[in-house]
Amino acid sequence: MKRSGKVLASMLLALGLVATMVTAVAAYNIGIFVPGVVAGSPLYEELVAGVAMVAAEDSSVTYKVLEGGFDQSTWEDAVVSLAATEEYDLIVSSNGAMPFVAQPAAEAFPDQKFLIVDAIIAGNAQMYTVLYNQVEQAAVMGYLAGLVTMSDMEGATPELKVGFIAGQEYEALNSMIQPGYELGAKLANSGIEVDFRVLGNWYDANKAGELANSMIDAGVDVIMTACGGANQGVIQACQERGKYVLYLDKDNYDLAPGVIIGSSALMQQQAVYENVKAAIAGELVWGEYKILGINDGYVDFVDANPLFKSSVSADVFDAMGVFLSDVRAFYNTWLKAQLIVPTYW
Ligand code: RBF
Repeated sequence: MKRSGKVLASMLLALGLVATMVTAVAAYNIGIFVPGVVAGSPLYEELVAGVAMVAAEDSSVTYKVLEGGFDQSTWEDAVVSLAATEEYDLIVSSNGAMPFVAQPAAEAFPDQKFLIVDAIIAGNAQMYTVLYNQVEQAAVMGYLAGLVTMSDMEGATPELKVGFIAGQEYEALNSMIQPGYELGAKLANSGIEVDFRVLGNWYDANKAGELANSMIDAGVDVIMTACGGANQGVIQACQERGKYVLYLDKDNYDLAPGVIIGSSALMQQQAVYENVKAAIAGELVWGEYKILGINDGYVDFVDANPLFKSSVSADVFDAMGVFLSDVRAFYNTWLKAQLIVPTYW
């Protein structure tokens, strides 16, 4: 009795050990470093959502979100601390600065792997990056802005001026988003002027509203906004003045129907989901990158939302339809060739 009790006890112990070992082997822990805060920043919301999708499908995957906040000088140390826990099989992050911000952490912890989206770096054997062709994304938005400023829509002024407000200056903005927007606007009409302003941060909605108002005073009737949590200030100013907003990165017409009259989208959630799964499966080739654009299905204009059709005039809707079918079909080989890949941030 005593003896069989012992046997049973040791069998249970062994089983327990095996079970622990199995979970230890199968568990896959992900640290998400958000360079900023999640709320209000479309690409960060989708970053977390993409990882959450993987975890929802696979109970052995766990994840933790660390918000780095808006003091960018603290990010490098925060990523080093995250890697120093040695708890994460993968650190996931998003924006063009992150391959460079994560460099010291990678050097200090040579086993740490990083998946960084909305970014590009080649040849770092601990990193895999995914860049979106934002020339295509912004050109489509610029074309719509051009159509709107030329239109007889209620808020359109006689001046051929369109606006763009960005959170800060960085390489992806200077090499892809701003030139793409300008390219698109000038395709609509070469006489269009782009009023481009930089907010200086990703949260100050009051200041963003002031910028929007001063642009509107100067004759701008449509503003593309890419300033994270501060987008709200641009939306409010345009709402108050009867002007229009173009929302980058995500189908967000619902935020302000009739004010947000165009949305482009990056399929960041999908890209994160797929690449995290590939990392878990051991299929990512570290040190490599990929560039995803309109004809890969990761960049597009959201014309399927009925709020697009109901927010613009019939002329604008039809002209945009023609442009979009060109861009999605043959035209994009030309547009694709306009890409200048950012090489630093
Ligand atoms: N986009 C946001 O929406 N919110 C942010 O807080 C934010 N912070 C950024 C910080 C840096 C250093 C860089 C390079 C980009 C940042 N972006 C942010 C921009 C984002 O990566 C992307 O370019 C824009 O969302 C336009 O697609």
